[in-house]
Amino acid sequence: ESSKRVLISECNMLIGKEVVLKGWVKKIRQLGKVGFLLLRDRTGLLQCVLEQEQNQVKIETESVVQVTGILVKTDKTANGVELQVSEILVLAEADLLPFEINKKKLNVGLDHLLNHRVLSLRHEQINAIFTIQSVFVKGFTDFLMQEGFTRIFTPKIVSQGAEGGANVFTFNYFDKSAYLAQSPQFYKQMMVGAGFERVFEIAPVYRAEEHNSSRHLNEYISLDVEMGFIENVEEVMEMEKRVLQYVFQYVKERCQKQLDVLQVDIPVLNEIPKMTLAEAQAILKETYQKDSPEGDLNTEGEKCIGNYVKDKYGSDFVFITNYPRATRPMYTMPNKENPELTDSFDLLYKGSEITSGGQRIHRKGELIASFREKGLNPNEFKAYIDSFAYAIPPHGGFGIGLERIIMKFLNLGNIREASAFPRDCDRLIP
Ligand code: ATP
Ligand code: AMO
Repeated sequence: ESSKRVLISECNMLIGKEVVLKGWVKKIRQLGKVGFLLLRDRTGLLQCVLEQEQNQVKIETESVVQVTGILVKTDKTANGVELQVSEILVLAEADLLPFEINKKKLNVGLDHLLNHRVLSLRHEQINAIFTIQSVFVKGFTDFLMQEGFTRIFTPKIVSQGAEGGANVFTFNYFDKSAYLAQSPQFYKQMMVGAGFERVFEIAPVYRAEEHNSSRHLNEYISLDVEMGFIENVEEVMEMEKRVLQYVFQYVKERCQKQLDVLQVDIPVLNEIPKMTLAEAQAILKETYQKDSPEGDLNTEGEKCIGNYVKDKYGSDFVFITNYPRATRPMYTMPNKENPELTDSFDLLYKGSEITSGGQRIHRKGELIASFREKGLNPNEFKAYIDSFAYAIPPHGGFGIGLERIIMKFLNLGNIREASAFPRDCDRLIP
């Protein structure tokens, strides 16, 4: 007799055996003298039948229990098995719950769910989001490593913002002032130059966004890719398309159960249409009578272009290319034919930006000139700029906001739903 814990997913292979199971009490109900306890562990649900002796103690739902008993065959449960309990131990008792977690459809506001995150994450539909996120990141990692990319880890305490703009968090670093990294941009380029050629990073980044929105967080996970020895920015877009194709298929093959729970259908990702920013703006003007801001698309413009490509090409995705220099960061490669433009792109998914990317300036002199043109002092970025003195090949890359893409992938209404513990302007706990 072993008291080793058995998982619920293993139970239908162990009919007739005495086993020990551990998990949470999803539900408990009395039917005359018999009690039915629905046990949940990370692998599924199991009905446990309590005869009279075990049926005396009152157990709150969501308590953690250990149950011992014999597994028997039944046609009354979905997995064809139930446990005849001989002993039940409460390992940790739950308090009275702040809301009912065991309804199929939760009718609870997002704030309340986030305030009680450990509890809300136990719900099947919420759990599914993070199970899928985990597999999504594994697919991303596997594909890139197959393609010769090295996974890197770079500092989040930095001396300069890499993306410009005002949205940096500043803090005291002993006797210096430091920033939380807005992106690993400089460091991923430096690692290409360090000889790795192809690198990726999956790590948190920080943006001091001043307003709450449904698609911005103050801390998010950035999926960053950078590749050397490219001929042009097209190769970078091709790599992003291929990694997304792979990841979508990877998740579809491994997470059908979770996708069903969320009622999400993942279509095959084919070609991704491309249009220049100028073309997109012309479409907005002609088809939607909308003016967009100089050199960018606003939220509404992204939505319209998303609808346009869905109607015209049946695609959820579209690459928008050739942003002007004025609206792209200082490291972006100018376009050869039209130096007012850049070899850069955004990727829109279901009408929302999920990626920025592009080719980078790889020669030191041009980089210094670009910093100056943006009104930035190259001396303040010396460590980054100096690394180009040792020769860095032509290169480019992209960054995907993980919560942003998961939100779109799973049709969630708010980016906070795609973060286990989101940080927004008001929220610092849990
Ligand atoms: P990034 O700024 O990193 O490129 P983004 O998705 O925020 O990512 P932007 O081009 O800055 O892209 O913004 C796109 C749209 O989102 C713009 O219309 C802008 O007004 C709006 N927006 C940007 N930042 C915020 C924010 N913090 N809160 C609300 N809306 C925002
Ligand atoms: P960018 O600043 O456009 O580019 O950011 C890349 C992607 O990150 C996501 N994102 C966010 N997600 C959640 N909350 C936020 N506040 C937020 N801000 C941005 C978006 C966006 O498309 N270094 C470049 C990338 C590159 O060129 O390699 C960069 O950081 O999905």
